Amino acid sequence: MNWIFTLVLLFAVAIGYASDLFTRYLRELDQKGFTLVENVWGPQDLEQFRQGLEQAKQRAFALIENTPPQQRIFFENEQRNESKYWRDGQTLVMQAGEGRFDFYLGFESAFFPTRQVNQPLLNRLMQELLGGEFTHNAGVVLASPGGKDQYWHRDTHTLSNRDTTGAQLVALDDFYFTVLIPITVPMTLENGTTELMVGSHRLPSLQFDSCPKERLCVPLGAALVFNGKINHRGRANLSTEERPVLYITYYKQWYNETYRVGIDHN
Ligand SMILES: O=C(O)CCC(=O)C(=O)O
Repeated sequence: MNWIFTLVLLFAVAIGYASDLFTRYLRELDQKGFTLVENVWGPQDLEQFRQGLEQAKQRAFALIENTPPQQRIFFENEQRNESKYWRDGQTLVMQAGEGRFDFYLGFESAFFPTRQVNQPLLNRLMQELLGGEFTHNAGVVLASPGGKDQYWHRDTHTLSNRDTTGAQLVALDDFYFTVLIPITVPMTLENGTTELMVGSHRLPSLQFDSCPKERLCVPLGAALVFNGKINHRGRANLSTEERPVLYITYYKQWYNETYRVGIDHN
């Protein structure tokens, strides 16, 4: 009888722990704008992602080699940014700072062939955050060794015709979350793990000076989840290895993720 009691007790403790963690993720996402979710991917998932990465790299670098780059000029947080991109039909690769590529459109099926992300915790988290009627895209940010600090940016459009401070954006319900997933090497201070302005998902850029900055190390198997409104950047990769991260962006169905400011969509 004793062992049944012990089992029930252990089960209850595990459920309580999981529910405390879930509450912490939601609280951190609300207050700081980001959270670290550990133990979401197992060795099989990581192996599948690595195979996807090889496929995605082949396609992306073939596109870069065979297509002339186009210039991308855009304003965000009242700053002018200049970059480039390569496009072929529905496939789009962007330069995301010096030594950093974003395999942005047309790469999801390399990682999720059925277009389903079978991760119950992430699905539950997104359901809670976005309240249903959401969808996702997946791509890769590849930071080369020697790559430089990225420009600060939010992951969403500012949803204004002229103002680039994000004042209107931050007044809206949350509608977009990014999940960054290291797949070959953990994200470390040395290889440039993402830097985030704490609380900037609730602020226009005029108030960014008040935000502390934070960087989290993300082990393999974990995910860094953040609000797409948060101001952030990848840091320089000072290691000798490339640092790819798979990303999944979850957003409300009314949002047009295929549009990116500064890109000719015609
Ligand atoms: O490379 C990183 O750590 C973050 C990259 C990123 O935020 C982006 O390109 O949107």
